Parts: sequence; structure tokens; C-alpha cells
Amino acid sequence: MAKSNGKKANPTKAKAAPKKKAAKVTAATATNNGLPKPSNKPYGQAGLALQGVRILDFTHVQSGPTCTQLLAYMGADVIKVERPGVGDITRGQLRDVPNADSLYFTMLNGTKRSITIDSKHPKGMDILNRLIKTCDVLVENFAPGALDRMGLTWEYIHKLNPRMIVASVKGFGPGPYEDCKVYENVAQCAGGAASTTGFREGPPLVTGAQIGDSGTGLHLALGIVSALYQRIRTGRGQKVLCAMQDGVLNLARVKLRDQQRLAHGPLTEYSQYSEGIPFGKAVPRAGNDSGGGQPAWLLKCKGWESDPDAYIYFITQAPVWESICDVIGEPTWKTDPDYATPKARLPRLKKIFERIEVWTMTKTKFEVMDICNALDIPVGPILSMKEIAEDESLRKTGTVVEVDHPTRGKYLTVGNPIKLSDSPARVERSPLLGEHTEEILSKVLGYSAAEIADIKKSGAIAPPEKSKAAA
Ligand code: CAO
Repeated sequence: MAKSNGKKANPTKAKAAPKKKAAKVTAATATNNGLPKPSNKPYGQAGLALQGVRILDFTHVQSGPTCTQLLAYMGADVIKVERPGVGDITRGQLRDVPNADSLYFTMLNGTKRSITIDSKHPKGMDILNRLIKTCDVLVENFAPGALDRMGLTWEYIHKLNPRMIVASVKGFGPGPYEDCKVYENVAQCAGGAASTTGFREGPPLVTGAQIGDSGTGLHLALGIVSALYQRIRTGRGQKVLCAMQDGVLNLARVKLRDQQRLAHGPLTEYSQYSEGIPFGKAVPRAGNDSGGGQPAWLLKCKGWESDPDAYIYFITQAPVWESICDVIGEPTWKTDPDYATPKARLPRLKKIFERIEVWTMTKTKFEVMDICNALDIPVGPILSMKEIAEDESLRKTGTVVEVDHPTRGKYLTVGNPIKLSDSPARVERSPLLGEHTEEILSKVLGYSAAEIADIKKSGAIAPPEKSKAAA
């Protein structure tokens, strides 16, 4: 900070300091903050974002696998450890093709390698020790305490590899429920999503989007990448914990916003307000209300009588109110004091949406999209999963990808929803159970052929003969 000489400066008399010529910043003069010189390779050909990061993937079911699949898409080498002969339980859940891994599994474990290891076998633990020494991140979502019971405590792992990041999904953070096992809908209920979803007259509702599992997996991926970044400075790993309750609450934060607003009066943008129904003590379910500052609702379109998805989500954004009036055939609403301002419209939203729906019911959802988008009116068609699976533009962007699998054939998966301009996504099929066991033992961990033969005989990587016969 500059020193003051005690005299007041006279801004009119003060001589303007001679202008310094702005230094021209070029690639050569820019400070490099310890970074290498900018690559000369064309964008997309300088490797993948997480190339060189190796993940020891101890995840199962959905939350953890979502995280590690995303990291694999970004270029990490993800080694999924599974129990010999059993594997991730989802391999066999909701099976559609006999004797083939289910879509539940294949769509959450793409681009990974699978190694089978019995972590409770002494030789299995030897292999895990080597993996811990060679990997950057261990990711797990076992029930609380399971990793410790295997002997893989933070202290143990950190001693073997001080650079290791240990990332976990648990149902709850420290507190009264920390020891509980948790699945998706438990988290939706405990994270505030279910109590604020559904219609006021109905019970709490869970959503189809897996905000507890996949949502928390995404949070964990961000935690891991942040920890990897910090490790560049500190040289050491750390624990990353994402509780599913916290992840859901983070996604439902607008409802905690509304909870606090309730103390200052009714939530005027909720249709309950326009219907004259008083608010209680907690945020109510708001049906298809917008949740934001622009009133909105779900409206029927042409064909709704037979097509369950012939609906459009219609947002009466204030700046385009006049266009809305024109398009639905109510031009007088542009100047009518009962409709002309957002505040005047609030108590009349039900009537307004009923009138807009009279118009949308004369058009298909795609016709409404075309007409409204041309006028800058924000609307969204309800797309069925069939329509999404067949959508050409989603295929072109790599958001929906078809991959081929040796036992189930071709299937669709969701590719990387995060697009990086210098790192193409690597979206490949999921591995068969133990498909890469030998490859990892020899090429990653350096076991000799004789040692591998010995490990095989020991039962540490193969199911016991009894369960093989029963399978
Ligand atoms: N070799 C030997 N044993 C293995 C093994 C291996 N390779 N991999 C796992 N196991 C064992 C573990 O050691 C553990 O055994 P113990 O309980 O005897 O110590 C057991 O398999 C795994 O236990 P789990 O309790 O995690 O599995 P579960 O099916 O009973 O519970 C779930 C599943 C999801 C409820 C629980 O893991 C959980 O609460 N996870 C945290 C929250 C979470 O991620 N939930 C989302 C799941 S997706 O909906």
C-alpha cells in the first residue's frame, strides 16, 4: 500500500502520472507458475486430462462406480478390484441377457480394468499392498468400517504410500447415522429431496435421477481431482469423504433457501400461493413449480391423451411476457394491470397456465419448442428415454455412446457429459470379471510367470473350487 504524506491531494491539480506502456503479454513472457511450456500439439492430441493417474477402484453398486467411470473417461487407469467368482453385485442384478453382465453394471464400469483379488487371503493382501504402492487414489464405497476390517486403515495405506488419496462415499457423515448402510433413496429422503418433491396433496416422492448415488459419485470425483491438484504442492495424499446425505442436500440447496425465506412470509412463486393455500412450517412439495424466480409449469401438448410424454415445460420468463401473450392469443394481457407485471401475475398463475395450456394442446411438444424458441421463450419438451436413446445429436456429441461387449453385444451407455477441448473422452465397454487379472499382475505389479502360477494355485485370485462348481 502507498504511504500518505498527510497532505490532501488536489485531484484537479495533480499531474497525471506518465502512462506506462502496457507490457505485451506473449506466450514467451507469460509467467509459467511452474507449468511446462504450452504444448504445440493440436488440441485433442496432447493426451488425456487424467493420463498417468492410476486408481485402485474398490467401488461397487452405483455411487463409487459413477465416480471412477468418470475418471476413467478422463484418462485415468482405473483398476477395479472384485471378489473372485462374485464381482460387483450389480453384474448379476436386473439382468436382461442371460449369462451376460447386466446393463446396471456395464453402464457404470466402462473403460476400467478388472482384477479379482480376495482381500481376506494373505496372498490377496500382498497383491493389494503392491497396488497401493503403485496407485495414486484408492476409491471405495463399502459399508462403514469394511475397509478397516480388511486391514486397509488410513494409517496402514498412508504408511505404504504417503501420496495415496483415499476417497470414500458413505451414506452419512460423522453423527448419529454414520454407521448406517445407505442406498439411493435413503439418501434422497435424508437429504431433503423427497420431502420437497411431489405434489402438495401427495406423499413425499423420490426422483428417477440418481442424485444420491450418481450425484455423490460426481461430488467425489471433484474431491479426488482437487486432492490430486493439492498433492502437486504438498506431495502427500489425503482422505476425501462424500456423504450421500450431504451430496443430496447440496443438490437440494434451493429448498433450504426457501426454508429460510418462509420465516419472512409466503413463497409467492409457489402455485400454492396463487391458490390461496397457507404455508406450514416446512418447505412444501411444489409439484412442477419452477423452483426459481421465473414462474413455470408443465403443460399438456397435442396427443397427451395417448402419449404419456406429450408435455412441455413452459417458463413465463418476465422479459418475454409480451411474446407469450401474442403467441397464445391474449394480446390485451400485455397492458392489462392484472397481468402486465410479474407481481400482478403471481396470484393468477394457475389461470395463466391454464390459458397457455389451451394453446400448447393444439401443438406437439416439438412444435411448441420451435415456435417458442424463435421468440426466446424458454420451454423444454418432456423427452422419453426412447426419444433420448434415438436422439442423433446426443450420439454426435458423445453423450450417448454405443459400445460392443463380448458377451452381451452392443449396448448404449452415457458417455462423458463433461466436454474438455483438449482431452477427448475415452468411452469403452466394461470389463469381464477378472479380465485383466494376469495383465495387471505382470505388467503393472511386475509378478513373474512363476509367481502368478503360484498365486493362482493359492486361491487368492480365483473363486474356491466349490463355488466354481456350484456356479
Ligand atoms: N475380497 C474379499 N472380501 C471383499 C472384497 C474382496 N475383493 N470386496 C468386498 N469384500 C467384502 C468386504 O470386506 C465386506 O465384508 P465384511 O462386511 O465382512 O467386512 C463386504 O464384502 C462388503 O460389504 P458391504 O457392507 O459394503 O456390502 P453390502 O452389500 O452389505 O452393502 C451398501 C452395500 C451399498 C449398502 C454398503 O456398501 C454401503 O452402505 N456403502 C456406502 C454407501 C454407498 O455407497 N451406498 C450406495 C450404493 S449404490 O446404491
